Amino acid sequence: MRNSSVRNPVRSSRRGCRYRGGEHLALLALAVVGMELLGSSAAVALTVETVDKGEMSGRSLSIPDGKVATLAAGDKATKIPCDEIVAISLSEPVEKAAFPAVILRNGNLLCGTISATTQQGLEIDSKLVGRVVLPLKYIRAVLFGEAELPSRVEKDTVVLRNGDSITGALRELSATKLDFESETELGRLEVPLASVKYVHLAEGQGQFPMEPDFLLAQANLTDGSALTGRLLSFTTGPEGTATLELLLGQTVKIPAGSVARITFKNGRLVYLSDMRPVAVEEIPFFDVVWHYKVDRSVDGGPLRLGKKVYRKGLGTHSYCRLVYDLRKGFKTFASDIGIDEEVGLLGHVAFRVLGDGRELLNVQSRGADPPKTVSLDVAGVERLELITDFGEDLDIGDHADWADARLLR
Ligand SMILES: [Ca+2]
Repeated sequence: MRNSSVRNPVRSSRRGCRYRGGEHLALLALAVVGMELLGSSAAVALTVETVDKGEMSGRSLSIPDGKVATLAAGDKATKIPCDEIVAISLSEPVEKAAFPAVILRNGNLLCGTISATTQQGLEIDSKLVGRVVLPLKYIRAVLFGEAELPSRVEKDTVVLRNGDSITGALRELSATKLDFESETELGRLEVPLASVKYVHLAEGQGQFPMEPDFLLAQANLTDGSALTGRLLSFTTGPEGTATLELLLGQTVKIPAGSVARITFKNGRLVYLSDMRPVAVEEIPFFDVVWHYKVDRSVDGGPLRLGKKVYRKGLGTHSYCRLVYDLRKGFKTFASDIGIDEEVGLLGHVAFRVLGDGRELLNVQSRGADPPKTVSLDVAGVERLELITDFGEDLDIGDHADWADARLLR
């Protein structure tokens, strides 16, 4: 069942420059052009995507109190409340993280080397944010190389670079080895980290608060790390810093130059892919269940409808029913819907939306159709159901995307 595993974006990245003698002149010429481009484009260093006004560009931005952003463009300054902001983009998003990397149970990711395991948890030294202590119960996995993880494991599992795996209980991780209580007659083992591909921890009692009562910010960093918490302040520029109080309590200071993007999760716009459904029903047409994916197509690729690639959304397969608890006073549900480009012209589904059991949408869609944009009134609705129904042609190619599926307050 190839889609039962979570595809991880983690892959090693090598930075650095290589020079060869003959290229020096060309590089010099490029550098001059580059400087000219910098001179003209310095005024547009970042973009801010807002709920109603779309994208705004600026030269610098500051959020001294974590609540209201001031965007400077030319000699003009615009104030934008942070709960009206969807995303602040400062550089190209990073798809590939550096190893080692720790994946938390809320999808957060921290790249850095392991220092030690203490009473408080795993100490990670990040080049960008310094030392961070992560309680073990919130850690899903520690990766030392590219890996595709199964969605969950019953017992702690160590997968070695040679393909072998050991199940049992993780005792301790240090900078060079891990201490593991194996279930087999091998008993307690010391495994050098150099031979480990990843450690996948069994689900414990560590539940992240998904909807805290403050504005939740996520900082995506230039090394591939993604950290969520309360943004206390942020200023761009060479001396700039993002101060983020992590959901797990610790406050970190991140140099502004290491921040690729800041997104706000629970402002006036909330993506359904950032919410946890209260019920999931997935029924196969024959015998293979395709599990829905968050911010990816159902096959694990980017969400693509027509020529557009979407950062947010739900990748589903017929039949899929996702139920969300809306008791937070949302007014509008909006989404682009269609069959993902990954199946070409195949696929035929019915996109259905129910609000408290009442049908708000029932749209047939086939692979050849252009994507549709829907906007539905959900004022007063407490229970929202998104259904990807079989439609025609069995379930062949039914890779149905709810792209940018979002709720507006
Ligand atoms: Ca179908």
